[in-house]
Amino acid sequence: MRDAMLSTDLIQSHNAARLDALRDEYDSLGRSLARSGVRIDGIRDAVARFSMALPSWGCGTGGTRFAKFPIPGEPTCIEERLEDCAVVQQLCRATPRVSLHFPWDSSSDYAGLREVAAGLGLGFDAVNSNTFQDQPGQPVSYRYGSLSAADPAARDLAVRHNIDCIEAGRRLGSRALTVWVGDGTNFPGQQDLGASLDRYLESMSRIYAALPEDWRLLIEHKLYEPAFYSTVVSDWGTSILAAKELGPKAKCLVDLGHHAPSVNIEQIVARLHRFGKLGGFHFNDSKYGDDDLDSGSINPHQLFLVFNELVTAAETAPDGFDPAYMIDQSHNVTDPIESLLSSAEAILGAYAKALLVDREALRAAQARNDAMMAFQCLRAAYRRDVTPILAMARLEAGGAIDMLGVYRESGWRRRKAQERRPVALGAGIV
Ligand code: RM4
Ligand code: MN
Ligand code: MN
Repeated sequence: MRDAMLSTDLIQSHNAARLDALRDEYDSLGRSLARSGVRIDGIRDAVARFSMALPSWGCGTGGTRFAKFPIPGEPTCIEERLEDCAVVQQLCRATPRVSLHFPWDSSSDYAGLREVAAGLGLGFDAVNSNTFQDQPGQPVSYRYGSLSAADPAARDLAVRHNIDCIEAGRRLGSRALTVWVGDGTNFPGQQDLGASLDRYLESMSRIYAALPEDWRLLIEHKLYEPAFYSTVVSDWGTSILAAKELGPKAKCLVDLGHHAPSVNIEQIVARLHRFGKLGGFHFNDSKYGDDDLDSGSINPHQLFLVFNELVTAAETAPDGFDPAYMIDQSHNVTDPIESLLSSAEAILGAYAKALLVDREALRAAQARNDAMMAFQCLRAAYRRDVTPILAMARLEAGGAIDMLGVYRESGWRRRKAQERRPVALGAGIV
């Protein structure tokens, strides 16, 4: 399978030409950090331990409601999506797992798929169910809802699909099911707001009952879209109440684009953690709504503040802290591999900066109500350029110092354009 990826010689020769400059920048940053009592190698090692999953559906150019503009060489099936994920992982070394979405990634042989992935150096993260669109030949429609539908046959079908996802996930080695439903209404009065939530909870409890012992059920909320008047699981409040009602294996998943504009997401993170219900993340960025823009491209400071809470949470977690991290983006104008590389870098950068926060000084400033010095603790960390730390962590793990440079030079997409069949035009994500 090795030749399905990029040439290691190319990566190594690219790195060799950049090594001296990187060492110089890393050492200089190391001296500067040491003056603040921080060991740069410790930060580099923590960064090297951090990993996030790639969304299989993020390997294709995204579709909007209006159109999609495929690029030559984009993947057309799960095996090809895995190949592209392997390239991302080969270069950045922080994305060793893939999150599959069913039925988009359906296969008749999950054990075989697991082997293919392992051959590419990949494993599998949470599996995702899809009851937000109908499939060809489906006996009942999700037009008026799925897990919360008034029609019991639609609910049964949606529950069954989620249980099938768990079964596929078990064969793949996944340990979590993420459930996002688009259920909701477009008109006041269209549905009873209380009863639809009750139906959702009842369906979710049937899915919960089918979870293997060591699995988590991740509940993903979203404010609106496709429902524009009311959404059944619209916010973190609904999500945490549902998770509490369902039981300890149910946790909340925060997608950064799924909140009302200007909501304080880092505070939501802290709240969910406080009640032991922070289960996972979908990283992306947003300007207006669920825009699925590249992580850190619009509001990198928010990403840093979210990571600041995550680092605090990891320090205070009584029984370990292990949320499922995933990138969830839609790439409309870039090569998806490049966007995923750039986002992985932005996410790791936010994490590295959060690790640089002088937490002792921060707590002392908070205790004496010194707002300015507390803020400066965050600011000092945020101001740092941590790129040499990220590049050094990548290099030592066998990745590329200049990820986009290697990728462009490799001609991967051009090669794939010869081998892969063209993607059909149309709308939709995959
Ligand atoms: C949703 C949500 C889910 C993702 C789908 C494709 O808005 O973010 O996580 O599975 O999009
Ligand atoms: Mn999401
Ligand atoms: Mn979304």
